[in-house]
Amino acid sequence: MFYGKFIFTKFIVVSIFLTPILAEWNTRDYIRREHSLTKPYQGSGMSVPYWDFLGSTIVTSNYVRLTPDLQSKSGAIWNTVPCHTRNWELQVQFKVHGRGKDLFGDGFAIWYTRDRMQHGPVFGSKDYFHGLAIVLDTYSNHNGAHNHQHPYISAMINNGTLHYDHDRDGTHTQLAGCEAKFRNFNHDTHLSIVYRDDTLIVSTDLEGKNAWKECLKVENVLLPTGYFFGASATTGDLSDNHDIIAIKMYELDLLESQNKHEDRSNIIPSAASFEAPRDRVEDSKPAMSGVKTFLYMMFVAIVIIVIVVLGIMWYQKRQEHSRKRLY
Ligand SMILES: *[C@@H]1O[C@H](CO)[C@@H](O)[C@H](O)[C@H]1NC(C)=O
Ligand SMILES: [Ca+2]
Repeated sequence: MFYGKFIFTKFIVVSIFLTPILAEWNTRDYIRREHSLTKPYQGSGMSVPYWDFLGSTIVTSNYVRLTPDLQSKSGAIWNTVPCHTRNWELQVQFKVHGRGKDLFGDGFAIWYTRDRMQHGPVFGSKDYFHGLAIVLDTYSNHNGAHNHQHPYISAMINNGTLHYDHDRDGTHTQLAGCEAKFRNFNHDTHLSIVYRDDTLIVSTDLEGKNAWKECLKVENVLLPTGYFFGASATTGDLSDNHDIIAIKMYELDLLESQNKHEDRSNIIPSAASFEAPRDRVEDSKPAMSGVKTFLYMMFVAIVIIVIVVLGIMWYQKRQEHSRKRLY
C-alpha cells in the first residue's frame, strides 16, 4: 500500500532528533479526504464525492480516464472544495499508456488554480491561469533541438499574465523541470508535489521501487490559499490513455516560523526565479549538419594518420642513424 512515503522519510529523520514531540508532530500530518480521490470512486449513485468532471473523462472502478487513446480528446477532474491548507503534499498515482511506440501525446497537468472547470488549450485547461501547473508533457512540439528529452515534467507559476507556449513546450515560462520516462509501465507510477514553507518540491516514483526521486525544487514560490486542485489531459493528432488512479492530499504541519493567523488568501501567485530560457540560445547556433560532421571527422583522421606516419619515419631514420654509428 502506498502511503505517505515522503512523510515517512521525514518521520525517520525527525524522530532521531525530536523524539519527545514526535507524537504531536505526526498526528498533525494527515490525509484530507475532501481533497483526495481514492477507490472506490463512486459514492452513492453516479457522482464522485468532492470531484467534478469535464470533457472526455470517464470513471471506472479502477481508474479515472481523462482521455482515451484516441485523437482530439480532452478531459479534466476538479476538486469541489478550495484548499485552505498552508503546507500540503499532493500524491498522484497515474498511468499514461497507449499503442504508440514512438508517437504519442500530448500529456497531462496537475493544477492548483483559482479557476476550476475551465476548458482550454493547456493540456485541456485554461491558459493565462492563476496558480500552479505541474505539466507532464509527453510530446515535444519544438522543431529544433531541446536541451532535454521528452517525456518532461515542469512547473509553472502564473498570475494570469503568462501564456503557455506549446511551440516551446513551455520552456521559457517554466520554473524548473526534469526528464522522466513515465509511459507504458506495468507497475504503479506516482508523482508527489510538496508545497511547504513557500518551497515547491516535485518528486517521482516511476521505477516501482517505492522510493521518491526528486525532480525539481524551487524556493520562494508564493501561492495563496483557497485555490482548487485539478488534473487535465489532452490528445491531438497523437494520443494516449491518461489515467488518474488516486489523488491523496496530506496536510503538512505548520512550521515554527509560520503564523497560523496570517491571511494567505490574497497572495498573487509568484516565483522569485525563473529558469533561464535555455533553448532559445540553442536555436541561434544551429548544430553541425551530417556532411559537415563527416568532413570534420575525416580531417581529424587524416591529421592523426599524417602524424603517425611522420612519427614512424622519424623513428626509422633515427634507428638507421644509431646503427650507422655503432658499426
Ligand atoms: C505577473 O507576472 C509577470 C511575469 O512574471 C510580472 O511581470 C508582473 O509584474 C506580475 N503582475 C502582478 C500583478 O504581480
Ligand atoms: Ca509538448
